[in-house]
Amino acid sequence: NTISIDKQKHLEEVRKKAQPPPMYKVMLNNDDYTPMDFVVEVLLKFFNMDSEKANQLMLTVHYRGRAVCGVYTAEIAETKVMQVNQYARKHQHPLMCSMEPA
Ligand code: TYC
Repeated sequence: NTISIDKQKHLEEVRKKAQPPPMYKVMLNNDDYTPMDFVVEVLLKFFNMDSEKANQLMLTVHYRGRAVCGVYTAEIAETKVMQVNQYARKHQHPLMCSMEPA
């Protein structure tokens, strides 16, 4: 019945708070060949940033070597990495996205 469903949901919430899932940083790496505009496009497309944030992060990667695009649970982080790397390969750019424990 609905009461036991609510109770189950509540117990699941309690478990999540006691044991939050492991989180992963999704990183973008610099290279010498990927056009700046393409990197900005990727950040807009896959990390739903606005243009200002995307430009800022692209420049951080360009000048510092790498930067965190976002922090996600394993499944979401893996999906972002796959999507970015596939999109870059499809457009024949060497852009590299990777993940590491937060
Ligand atoms: N360094 C690249 C250039 O000068 C731009 C670039 C920025 C590439 C960020 C990758 O993740 C990157 N065209």
